[in-house]
Amino acid sequence: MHKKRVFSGVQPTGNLHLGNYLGAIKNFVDLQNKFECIYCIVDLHAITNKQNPKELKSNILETVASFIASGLNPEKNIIFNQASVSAHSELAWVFNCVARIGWMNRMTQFKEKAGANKENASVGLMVYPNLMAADILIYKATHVPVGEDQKQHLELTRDIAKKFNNDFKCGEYFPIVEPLIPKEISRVMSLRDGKKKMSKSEDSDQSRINLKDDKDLIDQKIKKAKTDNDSIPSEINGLKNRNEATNLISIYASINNVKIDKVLKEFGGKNFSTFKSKLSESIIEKICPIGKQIKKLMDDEKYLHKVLEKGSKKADILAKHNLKEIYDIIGLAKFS
Ligand code: AQP
Repeated sequence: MHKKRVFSGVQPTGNLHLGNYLGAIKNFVDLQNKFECIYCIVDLHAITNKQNPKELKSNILETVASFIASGLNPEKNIIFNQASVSAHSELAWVFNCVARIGWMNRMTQFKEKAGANKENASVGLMVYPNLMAADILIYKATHVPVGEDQKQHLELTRDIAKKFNNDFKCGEYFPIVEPLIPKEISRVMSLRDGKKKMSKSEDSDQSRINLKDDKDLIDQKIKKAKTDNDSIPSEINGLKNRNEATNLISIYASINNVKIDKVLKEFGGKNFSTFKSKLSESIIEKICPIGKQIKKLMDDEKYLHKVLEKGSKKADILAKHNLKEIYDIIGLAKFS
């Protein structure tokens, strides 16, 4: 039996948005009172795409600030950046040798992110899921809160753990992790296209609500958010094939911690303009205080560095201990 332990990570690739918040960070905050939690700024994942070094440094700090502003307590949880703990990269190499090329070829996120010019994508982007498996398994984490877009990568993590345990006949050395995916909204979609996920790298800023957006901007983005010509249905069936409507209703449910049925009961038969003003209010109430706190924390870089330093030391101790055991299982040893 493995001790229950939560691990998750967020890439420091720019403005965090409502998708990151509702899909992942909100769950991180709820879990901190129930489990031992380790939250990582996965900066090594960020460099699978080209980054500006100065911006990357600032984005790493802003991600820490966003965690704390969203309610994560750095005294209670381990908050650190991936590059500070070298065991992540070392275990990722081991997993490069455990995972099969066929498994990598099936990863849909690689296909989406590499786009048409697959041959020109970095090798890192292709083996990213092995590093993600290493991030989780180096701590023998049992539970991973993520948005639905990461489900396939977590299945791969489970396959890697099973293959390693089996290849090296080491029982259940690595736990078979459980994803924790939010129920009311597992994937927040773009405000401009209900078939695409809300994403930092989408060109149009109108497609997402950033955690640092102010009241007026949030209101304007929600007013302009794409919908259809029908009114809001009273039953879930009425949302069938209505991607944009489903997205806005689900955002409202998630941000207010209520079930979708309840939202439909309240707004069924009404038009979208009435609903949108209530949706804006709810988002503004939740997100604006977080945005203000992020900006305030960014003025105190010393404090943010201290949080990372403290968290990295704690994570490094756990990771080094496990890496020694893993190397021993494989037949490797460190003589330096
Ligand atoms: N639209 C989303 N809906 C629900 N969850 C989401 N997550 C991201 N977008 C959505 C969840 O946020 C966590 C951190 O994600 P990430 O920043 O590490 O990477 P990502 O999934 O690649 O996010 P983006 O915004 O799409 O970044 P870019 O554009 O840089 O690739 C994860 O748990 C993820 O599921």
